[in-house]
Amino acid sequence: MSDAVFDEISGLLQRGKAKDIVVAVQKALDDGVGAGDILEKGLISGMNIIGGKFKNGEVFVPEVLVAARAMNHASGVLKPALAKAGVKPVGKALICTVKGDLHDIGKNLVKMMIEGNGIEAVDLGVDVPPEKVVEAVKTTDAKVLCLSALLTTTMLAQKDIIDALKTAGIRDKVKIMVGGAPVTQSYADEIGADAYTPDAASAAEVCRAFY
Ligand code: B1M
Repeated sequence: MSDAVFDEISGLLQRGKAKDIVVAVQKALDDGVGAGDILEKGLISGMNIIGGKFKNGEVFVPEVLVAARAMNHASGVLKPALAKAGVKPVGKALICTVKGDLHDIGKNLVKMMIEGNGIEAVDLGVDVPPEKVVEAVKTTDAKVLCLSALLTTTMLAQKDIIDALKTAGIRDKVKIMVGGAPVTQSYADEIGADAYTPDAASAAEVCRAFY
Protein backbone atom coordinates (compact mmCIF):
# COMPACT_ATOMS: atom_id res chain seq x y z
CA MET A 1 0.00 0.00 0.00
CA SER A 2 1.39 3.37 -1.03
CA ASP A 3 2.05 5.96 1.65
CA ALA A 4 -0.15 8.46 -0.24
CA VAL A 5 -3.27 7.36 1.60
CA PHE A 6 -1.60 7.85 4.99
CA ASP A 7 -0.17 11.22 3.92
CA GLU A 8 -3.64 12.32 2.85
CA ILE A 9 -5.20 11.31 6.18
CA SER A 10 -2.34 12.88 8.16
CA GLY A 11 -2.70 16.11 6.14
CA LEU A 12 -6.48 16.25 6.64
CA LEU A 13 -5.97 15.76 10.37
CA GLN A 14 -3.38 18.52 10.57
CA ARG A 15 -5.74 20.88 8.74
CA GLY A 16 -8.61 19.86 11.02
CA LYS A 17 -10.86 18.69 8.17
CA ALA A 18 -13.28 16.65 10.26
CA LYS A 19 -15.81 15.85 7.51
CA ASP A 20 -13.22 15.07 4.84
CA ILE A 21 -11.16 12.86 7.12
CA VAL A 22 -14.19 10.71 7.93
CA VAL A 23 -14.70 10.12 4.20
CA ALA A 24 -10.98 9.43 3.62
CA VAL A 25 -10.72 6.99 6.52
CA GLN A 26 -13.87 5.13 5.47
CA LYS A 27 -12.58 4.93 1.87
CA ALA A 28 -9.23 3.58 3.06
CA LEU A 29 -11.03 0.92 5.11
CA ASP A 30 -13.24 0.04 2.14
CA ASP A 31 -10.10 -0.27 -0.02
CA GLY A 32 -8.74 -2.81 2.44
CA VAL A 33 -6.19 -0.67 4.30
CA GLY A 34 -5.64 -2.01 7.82
CA ALA A 35 -7.25 -0.07 10.68
CA GLY A 36 -4.04 -0.29 12.73
CA ASP A 37 -2.03 1.21 9.86
CA ILE A 38 -4.55 4.02 9.38
CA LEU A 39 -4.30 4.80 13.10
CA GLU A 40 -0.49 4.66 13.36
CA LYS A 41 0.67 5.95 9.97
CA GLY A 42 -2.17 8.40 9.31
CA LEU A 43 -3.82 9.67 12.47
CA ILE A 44 -1.14 9.34 15.16
CA SER A 45 1.53 10.47 12.75
CA GLY A 46 -0.56 13.58 11.88
CA MET A 47 -1.24 14.26 15.55
CA ASN A 48 2.47 14.01 16.32
CA ILE A 49 3.26 16.53 13.58
CA ILE A 50 0.66 18.99 14.87
CA GLY A 51 1.88 18.35 18.45
CA GLY A 52 5.45 19.15 17.44
CA LYS A 53 4.35 22.34 15.69
CA PHE A 54 2.34 23.33 18.77
CA LYS A 55 5.37 22.76 20.98
CA ASN A 56 7.50 24.93 18.69
CA GLY A 57 4.95 27.72 18.54
CA GLU A 58 4.24 27.19 14.81
CA VAL A 59 0.54 26.53 15.47
CA PHE A 60 -1.68 27.52 18.37
CA VAL A 61 -4.55 26.22 20.50
CA PRO A 62 -7.32 26.66 17.87
CA GLU A 63 -5.41 24.62 15.28
CA VAL A 64 -4.73 21.89 17.84
CA LEU A 65 -8.37 21.83 18.87
CA VAL A 66 -9.64 21.44 15.31
CA ALA A 67 -7.03 18.74 14.64
CA ALA A 68 -8.09 16.99 17.83
CA ARG A 69 -11.73 17.22 16.76
CA ALA A 70 -10.82 15.68 13.39
CA MET A 71 -8.94 12.96 15.26
CA ASN A 72 -12.03 12.20 17.34
CA HIS A 73 -14.24 11.97 14.25
CA ALA A 74 -11.75 9.73 12.46
CA SER A 75 -11.26 7.54 15.53
CA GLY A 76 -15.03 7.08 15.66
CA VAL A 77 -14.96 5.62 12.14
CA LEU A 78 -12.00 3.39 13.00
CA LYS A 79 -13.25 2.12 16.35
CA PRO A 80 -15.36 -0.82 15.08
CA ALA A 81 -12.65 -1.85 12.62
CA LEU A 82 -9.96 -1.64 15.30
CA ALA A 83 -12.02 -3.74 17.67
CA LYS A 84 -12.56 -6.29 14.88
CA ALA A 85 -8.88 -6.35 13.97
CA GLY A 86 -7.99 -6.86 17.62
CA VAL A 87 -5.88 -3.68 17.73
CA LYS A 88 -6.12 -2.56 21.32
CA PRO A 89 -4.99 0.70 22.91
CA VAL A 90 -1.55 0.22 24.49
CA GLY A 91 -3.03 0.97 27.90
CA LYS A 92 -5.17 3.21 30.03
CA ALA A 93 -4.53 6.57 31.71
CA LEU A 94 -6.65 8.54 34.18
CA ILE A 95 -6.88 12.30 33.73
CA CYS A 96 -8.52 15.13 35.65
CA THR A 97 -8.36 18.73 36.71
CA VAL A 98 -7.84 18.80 40.46
CA LYS A 99 -10.22 19.87 43.22
CA GLY A 100 -11.24 23.54 43.25
CA ASP A 101 -10.20 24.03 39.62
CA LEU A 102 -12.65 24.36 36.72
CA HIS A 103 -10.16 25.01 33.90
CA ASP A 104 -10.46 22.17 31.42
CA ILE A 105 -9.12 23.38 28.08
CA GLY A 106 -5.53 22.29 28.80
CA LYS A 107 -6.69 19.01 30.35
CA ASN A 108 -8.80 18.28 27.29
CA LEU A 109 -5.86 18.99 25.01
CA VAL A 110 -3.63 16.66 27.02
CA LYS A 111 -6.38 14.02 26.87
CA MET A 112 -6.76 14.33 23.12
CA MET A 113 -3.02 14.16 22.53
CA ILE A 114 -2.73 11.12 24.79
CA GLU A 115 -5.56 9.43 22.90
CA GLY A 116 -3.81 10.39 19.69
CA ASN A 117 -0.87 8.34 20.95
CA GLY A 118 -2.94 5.18 21.27
CA ILE A 119 -3.73 5.36 24.99
CA GLU A 120 -7.27 5.11 26.36
CA ALA A 121 -7.85 8.19 28.53
CA VAL A 122 -10.43 7.92 31.30
CA ASP A 123 -11.54 11.48 32.03
CA LEU A 124 -12.61 12.06 35.63
CA GLY A 125 -13.56 15.66 34.83
CA VAL A 126 -12.83 18.91 36.65
CA ASP A 127 -12.85 19.87 40.35
CA VAL A 128 -11.99 16.28 41.24
CA PRO A 129 -11.39 15.51 44.93
CA PRO A 130 -8.58 13.17 46.04
CA GLU A 131 -11.09 10.50 47.20
CA LYS A 132 -12.47 10.18 43.67
CA VAL A 133 -8.96 9.79 42.24
CA VAL A 134 -8.04 7.17 44.86
CA GLU A 135 -11.19 5.24 43.99
CA ALA A 136 -10.42 5.41 40.26
CA VAL A 137 -6.83 4.23 40.75
CA LYS A 138 -8.12 1.35 42.88
CA THR A 139 -10.81 0.25 40.46
CA THR A 140 -9.15 0.67 37.06
CA ASP A 141 -6.05 -0.83 35.55
CA ALA A 142 -4.70 2.59 34.55
CA LYS A 143 -0.93 2.77 34.56
CA VAL A 144 -0.67 6.58 34.42
CA LEU A 145 -2.47 9.35 36.32
CA CYS A 146 -2.49 12.84 34.79
CA LEU A 147 -3.26 15.79 37.05
CA SER A 148 -3.90 19.26 35.63
CA ALA A 149 -4.04 22.47 37.70
CA LEU A 150 -4.28 26.06 36.44
CA LEU A 151 -4.33 28.05 39.65
CA THR A 152 -1.53 28.65 42.12
CA THR A 153 -4.05 27.72 44.82
CA THR A 154 -5.20 24.47 43.22
CA MET A 155 -1.76 23.13 42.27
CA LEU A 156 -1.52 22.24 45.97
CA ALA A 157 -4.30 19.72 45.37
CA GLN A 158 -1.88 17.73 43.18
CA LYS A 159 0.13 17.06 46.34
CA ASP A 160 -3.07 16.21 48.25
CA ILE A 161 -3.83 13.54 45.66
CA ILE A 162 -0.34 12.03 45.87
CA ASP A 163 -0.59 12.02 49.67
CA ALA A 164 -4.05 10.40 49.54
CA LEU A 165 -2.70 7.66 47.25
CA LYS A 166 0.18 7.07 49.68
CA THR A 167 -2.23 6.85 52.60
CA ALA A 168 -4.34 4.36 50.64
CA GLY A 169 -1.17 2.31 49.99
CA ILE A 170 -1.52 2.52 46.19
CA ARG A 171 0.95 5.28 45.27
CA ASP A 172 3.11 2.91 43.26
CA LYS A 173 0.21 1.52 41.24
CA VAL A 174 0.44 4.50 38.86
CA LYS A 175 2.97 6.85 37.34
CA ILE A 176 1.85 10.35 38.24
CA MET A 177 2.18 13.17 35.72
CA VAL A 178 1.50 16.78 36.68
CA GLY A 179 1.08 19.90 34.57
CA GLY A 180 -0.73 23.20 34.11
CA ALA A 181 0.46 26.78 33.80
CA PRO A 182 1.68 27.36 37.41
CA VAL A 183 3.31 23.92 37.78
CA THR A 184 7.08 23.55 37.44
CA GLN A 185 9.61 20.74 37.40
CA SER A 186 10.85 21.69 40.85
CA TYR A 187 7.31 21.63 42.24
CA ALA A 188 6.75 18.23 40.65
CA ASP A 189 9.97 16.97 42.30
CA GLU A 190 8.96 18.47 45.63
CA ILE A 191 5.58 16.69 45.72
CA GLY A 192 6.96 13.38 44.44
CA ALA A 193 5.34 13.27 40.99
CA ASP A 194 6.92 10.98 38.40
CA ALA A 195 6.86 13.52 35.58
CA TYR A 196 6.20 17.14 34.78
CA THR A 197 5.61 18.34 31.23
CA PRO A 198 4.91 21.90 30.16
CA ASP A 199 2.53 21.18 27.29
CA ALA A 200 0.11 18.66 25.85
CA ALA A 201 2.45 17.34 23.16
CA SER A 202 5.25 16.50 25.57
CA ALA A 203 2.69 15.11 28.06
CA ALA A 204 1.55 12.65 25.39
CA GLU A 205 5.14 11.68 24.56
CA VAL A 206 6.06 11.08 28.19
CA CYS A 207 2.80 9.25 28.89
CA ARG A 208 3.35 6.93 25.93
CA ALA A 209 6.88 6.20 27.19
CA PHE A 210 5.44 4.82 30.44
CA TYR A 211 3.83 1.88 28.52
CO1 B1M B 1 -9.09 31.40 34.73
N1 B1M B 1 -7.40 31.94 35.53
N2 B1M B 1 -9.94 31.70 36.46
N3 B1M B 1 -10.71 30.97 33.80
N4 B1M B 1 -8.13 31.49 33.18
C1 B1M B 1 -6.21 31.83 34.68
C2 B1M B 1 -5.55 30.48 34.85
C3 B1M B 1 -5.33 33.05 35.20
C4 B1M B 1 -3.82 32.86 34.96
C5 B1M B 1 -5.84 34.35 34.56
C6 B1M B 1 -5.09 35.55 35.06
O1 B1M B 1 -5.37 36.02 36.11
N5 B1M B 1 -4.13 36.01 34.31
C7 B1M B 1 -5.71 33.08 36.67
C8 B1M B 1 -4.87 32.22 37.61
C9 B1M B 1 -3.96 33.04 38.49
C10 B1M B 1 -3.13 32.15 39.35
O2 B1M B 1 -3.60 31.31 40.06
N6 B1M B 1 -1.84 32.36 39.25
C11 B1M B 1 -7.15 32.64 36.61
C12 B1M B 1 -8.11 32.90 37.59
C13 B1M B 1 -7.66 33.77 38.76
C14 B1M B 1 -9.42 32.41 37.52
C15 B1M B 1 -10.54 32.61 38.52
C16 B1M B 1 -10.15 32.52 40.00
C17 B1M B 1 -11.17 33.97 38.18
C18 B1M B 1 -12.24 34.41 39.15
O3 B1M B 1 -13.27 33.79 39.22
N7 B1M B 1 -11.92 35.45 39.87
C19 B1M B 1 -11.54 31.51 38.14
C20 B1M B 1 -11.28 30.22 38.88
C21 B1M B 1 -12.33 29.20 38.60
C22 B1M B 1 -11.91 27.88 39.16
O4 B1M B 1 -11.24 27.15 38.47
N8 B1M B 1 -12.31 27.58 40.36
C23 B1M B 1 -11.22 31.37 36.70
C24 B1M B 1 -12.16 30.97 35.75
C25 B1M B 1 -11.90 30.83 34.39
C26 B1M B 1 -12.97 30.54 33.35
C27 B1M B 1 -14.05 29.57 33.83
C28 B1M B 1 -13.60 31.84 32.93
C29 B1M B 1 -12.12 30.05 32.14
C30 B1M B 1 -11.94 28.51 32.10
C31 B1M B 1 -12.82 27.87 31.04
C32 B1M B 1 -12.46 26.44 30.87
O5 B1M B 1 -11.37 25.96 31.11
N9 B1M B 1 -13.46 25.69 30.44
C33 B1M B 1 -10.77 30.66 32.47
C34 B1M B 1 -9.74 30.80 31.53
C35 B1M B 1 -10.08 30.47 30.09
C36 B1M B 1 -8.45 31.27 31.88
C37 B1M B 1 -7.28 31.61 30.98
C38 B1M B 1 -7.64 32.92 30.31
C39 B1M B 1 -6.94 30.62 29.91
C40 B1M B 1 -6.67 29.20 30.41
C41 B1M B 1 -6.56 28.26 29.23
O6 B1M B 1 -7.47 27.52 28.93
N10 B1M B 1 -5.44 28.35 28.51
C42 B1M B 1 -6.10 31.74 32.01
C43 B1M B 1 -5.12 32.82 31.63
C44 B1M B 1 -4.09 32.29 30.66
O7 B1M B 1 -3.67 31.16 30.73
N11 B1M B 1 -3.67 33.16 29.80
C45 B1M B 1 -6.78 31.81 33.30
C46 B1M B 1 -5.22 27.57 27.29
C47 B1M B 1 -4.78 26.14 27.68
C48 B1M B 1 -4.50 25.33 26.44
O8 B1M B 1 -3.58 26.25 28.42
O9 B1M B 1 -4.64 25.26 30.47
O10 B1M B 1 -2.28 26.21 30.51
P1 B1M B 1 -3.35 25.52 29.79
O11 B1M B 1 -2.82 24.09 29.37
C49 B1M B 1 -1.58 23.91 28.71
C50 B1M B 1 -0.42 23.65 29.66
O12 B1M B 1 -0.57 24.27 30.93
C51 B1M B 1 -0.34 22.17 29.72
O13 B1M B 1 -0.78 21.75 28.44
C52 B1M B 1 -1.76 22.64 27.92
C53 B1M B 1 -1.56 22.77 26.44
O14 B1M B 1 -0.23 22.89 26.08
N12 B1M B 1 -1.07 21.39 30.69
C54 B1M B 1 -0.58 20.19 31.09
C55 B1M B 1 -2.25 21.59 31.28
N13 B1M B 1 -2.54 20.56 32.08
C56 B1M B 1 -1.53 19.67 31.97
C57 B1M B 1 -1.32 18.41 32.57
C58 B1M B 1 -0.16 17.73 32.23
C59 B1M B 1 0.78 18.27 31.38
C60 B1M B 1 0.59 19.50 30.79
O15 B1M B 1 0.15 16.53 32.74
C61 B1M B 1 -0.79 15.88 33.52
